Parts: sequence; C-alpha cells; structure tokens
Amino acid sequence: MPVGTQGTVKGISPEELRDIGSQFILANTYHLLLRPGPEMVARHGGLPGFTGYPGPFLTDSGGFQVMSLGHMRQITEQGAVFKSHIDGNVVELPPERSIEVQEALGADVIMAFDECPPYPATEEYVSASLERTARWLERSLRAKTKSEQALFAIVQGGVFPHLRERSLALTLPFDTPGFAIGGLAVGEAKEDMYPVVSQVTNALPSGKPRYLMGVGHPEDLVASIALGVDMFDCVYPTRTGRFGYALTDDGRLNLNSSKPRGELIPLDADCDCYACRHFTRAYIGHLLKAEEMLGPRMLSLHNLRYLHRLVERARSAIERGGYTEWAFAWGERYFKGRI
Ligand code: PRF
Ligand code: ZN
Repeated sequence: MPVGTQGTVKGISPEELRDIGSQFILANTYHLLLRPGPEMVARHGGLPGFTGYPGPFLTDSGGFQVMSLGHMRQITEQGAVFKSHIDGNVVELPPERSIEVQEALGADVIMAFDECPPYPATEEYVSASLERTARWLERSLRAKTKSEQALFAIVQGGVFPHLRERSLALTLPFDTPGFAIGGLAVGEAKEDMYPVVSQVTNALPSGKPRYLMGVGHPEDLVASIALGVDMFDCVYPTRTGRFGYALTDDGRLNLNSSKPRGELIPLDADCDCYACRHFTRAYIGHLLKAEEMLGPRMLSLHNLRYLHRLVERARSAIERGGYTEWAFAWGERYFKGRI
C-alpha cells in the first residue's frame, strides 16, 4: 500500500496510481483529524470523494503517529493526549474518537487504536502496553457502528516472544477480519524482527489477511512474504524517491551520484512505468540537480511501480510453487557486491 498520509501519495495523481497497479492506499487518522478535520472529508462522502482516488483505502488509527509526531504526548488508560504539531492545540484521542474519525474518513479497512511502544522499551513497559492495547481493541470494536468497514486488530509485544504470545492470546479471540503485526521496524535489528514476524504469522488464522505495519524495504517484503505476510505499507518508495534514489533488481541506484547522471538508459531496464518508458537516468539526474519537481515525482512513481511489480512477481512464484527459488535468486542479484 502506497502511503497517502495527508490524503495524497506525495506527488502522484490518482490516475498515475491506477496506471502503476496500486490498490489500497493508506491514509492517516492523525493527520486528517488535525487538518482538514474529518467533517471536511465526510462532506466529500469519504476519502475516495475527497482525494479523487476511487480505489480502496485503509486508515491507520493514530496512536503510532501521536508517538512519532505529537508534542507533550501522554498515554493513559483513557487514550492518547497530545499537542498538535500544526497549531499546538491539545487533542484527545481515545480509541472511541479514533474509530469515530475513521468512520467519518470512510476507509474500507480501519485499524484498532493501539500503542506502538518506543524502541528500546523495557519488558515491563511493553507488557503493560500490550495489555492496554488489548483493552483498547475491545473499546475500538465496541465503538464501531459501520458494518461496511473491516476493523483489523494489531498484535503488539515488542521483540519479546512471550509478550507476543500474550498479545496473540488476547487478540485472536476477537476474530477480526484481518490482523496486523505492529511494533516492528522501529529501530530493532532485522535479526530481531524476522523471528517475531514468523512467530506471529504462525499463530494467525490462515484465511485472513496479515498486515505488517510500516514495512518496508524490498528485502523485507521478500523475506516477510516467505514468512506469511500479505500486506505492507511504507513511505520508503516515495521518500527514497524524493531523496533521489531508484529501486531496481540490482539494488538502489543513487541518481545524485555522477555515474548514472551520464547514462542514457532508463532507471530500470525491466520496468514498464512512465518514467522508465520516457526518460534516461541522465535526464532524471539533471532534474534532481536542477531541483525540478518532475525528478522526485518520477522517482516516486518508479519506486512504487517497482514494489508493485515485486509483489506481482512474488505472487506468481507462489502460484507456481517456486517462491523460495525466486526469492533467493532475487536476493542474490539485489545484494550482489553489497553483502
Ligand atoms: N501501530 C500502528 N501503526 C503503525 C505501527 C504500529 O505498531 C507501526 C510499526 N512499525 C507502523 N505503523 N497503529
Ligand atoms: Zn520505472
């Protein structure tokens, strides 16, 4: 899922999203609550009317963004309280308000209100936090009034296996239509992340979507799909694109460096995106150097298409029963000369 925090995937039009094969777009309760406010989105009939993107949306519940963006934030049993990063106003965000806002935004999938503990955090803190997150899940479900929206629960528990087990035991009985794995990709080592992903996916029901929140890099997608994850969201493709990087099967290409700026070939010879069909590396490097906005836009578009194509290829490999072979061949080439 491309990330459209403010109700826009930065620099990319709805038509372009359709052309590269985007499906779900992620939007954020935190940002849209503060600006323009849920009433304005609701007056457009919800996110598709507001944004002009006619496809499916998923909204995150806000707790994670409160912790990463809010000032003077405070988490209590009641919920989150923080100062808006826009105007400094004090905003209360209990689970009930998060669901009310997510109903006004009208996404197809909404997320339970949770706490993603900072990393590192003590076992005691993570333990108390996941218990509270489970109580917030119950309150989130009770606050929900719209049957056409699917509410996904979020498993927490940090990098502690017994706490993940506890979170699973508290979460699974709610039998929500999908489950997310939260609390990862927050600064822990990858060697600590993958065992947790594996532990959680092994415990989740096989017939419901599993969503790994805030992940990730191409190698995280390839590895986590092997571990049974179905859905991802990350700012990485658009953010790294804005910084001048292109994702390819040969690794990440830095268009700010001098070598690609002399090359009259596409960003990625295997890619079918608009940028790769029309522009050379040299031209896109020139756009970056000249600080022309088409540069970051085309790199964002290409990177999103790269990840969509990556999961398309993963899906085909699974369907033909050859995922492991495909994944190792992909990794061999992606990391060649780098590891
Ligand atoms: N919870 C929520 N959103 C999130 C996360 C989480 O734990 C993460 C963790 N990487 C990203 N986004 N609600
Ligand atoms: Zn491309």
